[in-house]
Amino acid sequence: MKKSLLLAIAMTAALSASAGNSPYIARVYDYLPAPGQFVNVFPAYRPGYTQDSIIAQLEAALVGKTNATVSLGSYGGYIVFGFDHPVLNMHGYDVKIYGNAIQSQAVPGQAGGSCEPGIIMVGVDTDGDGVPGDGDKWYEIKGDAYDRCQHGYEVTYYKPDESKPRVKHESWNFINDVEYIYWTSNDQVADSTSGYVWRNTFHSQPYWPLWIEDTVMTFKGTKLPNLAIDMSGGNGNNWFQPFMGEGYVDNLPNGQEPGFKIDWAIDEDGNPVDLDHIDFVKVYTGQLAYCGWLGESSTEVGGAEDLHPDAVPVLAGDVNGDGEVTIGDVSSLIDRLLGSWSSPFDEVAADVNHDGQVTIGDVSQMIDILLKTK
Ligand SMILES: [Ca+2]
Ligand SMILES: [Ca+2]
Ligand SMILES: [Ca+2]
Ligand SMILES: [Ca+2]
Repeated sequence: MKKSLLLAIAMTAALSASAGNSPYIARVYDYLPAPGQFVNVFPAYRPGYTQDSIIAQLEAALVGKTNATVSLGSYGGYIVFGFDHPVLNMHGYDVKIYGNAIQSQAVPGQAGGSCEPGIIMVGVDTDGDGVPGDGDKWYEIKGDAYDRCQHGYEVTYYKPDESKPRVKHESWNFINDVEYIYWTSNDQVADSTSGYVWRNTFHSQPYWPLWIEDTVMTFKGTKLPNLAIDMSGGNGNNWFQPFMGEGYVDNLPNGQEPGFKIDWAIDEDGNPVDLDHIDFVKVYTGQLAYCGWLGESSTEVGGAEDLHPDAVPVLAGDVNGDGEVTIGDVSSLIDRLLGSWSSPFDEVAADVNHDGQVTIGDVSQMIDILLKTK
């Protein structure tokens, strides 16, 4: 009696320890903001802080919640985080990343307001060491604006001499922004391949991350177009930042943001990749844009959420759910397409080619799977 009671208690403990993944960020692996007006503020820098103390502060703000404001600064600034489990690709919206975008009606018929889109990358722990590193594979999430982007973009920022007198921006009459952090780039589209992250009058702290000893920082990646509209007619004090489309961060108000699909991942050549899960997520500011008194366009990250934390892996092709893919699944799928199958049928497993529908295309892909596994 006593023995079986102990056994029951032990089993309950084991079950509760393994049940329930956290849907929210569990680890912050890396963070490097590009220069910007909120750098050294969100997260806050204090003398003596190192990269480790900044990461600890980020984890306190982001782990287990979605209401933080971590600024990535100007183009390229990034954060890398992960969950307490691999995020499975369920072929719908998989992960939602929170930001601080605001919607406005300033331009009739155009979605936007305060959109500062960041690019998403997803990582797989290829070398299995539990942390992101050189041995792992990374893929960009292809957003709606992909074809309007510059790929292979590169920008370099130069640490400023904080005591140097600054030149005011000539044309912005109502604001007193001054030249501050110089940058150069390999831009193929913009008028100029050099410019400044400007200093505005609202933020007087240094904009260069003070725990970083480097005096030059280079960021590479995909650059989104700058769509910001100066609604003040050149004075720089009223801006509209249009919505960039799906597949970005800090681009829609949190209540409207659906998240992204792992199915949108592409390789460096832009080809879709078929990932059954991801282990890491990286977000970086996708624009190099300066919007007068709003400052530089800087992606903010408030947290992230696995939209199906307790999902179990779906075996593609196992439409009858018996744990293996056999010719029986093919005939069930054909019966289903002919309208004569009524037994339990797994629609997700049946969409073998991940195009969002169950068609004859899935039958031929299933036959391919069967031939390969023979
Ligand atoms: Ca790794
Ligand atoms: Ca923002
Ligand atoms: Ca089966
Ligand atoms: Ca399909």
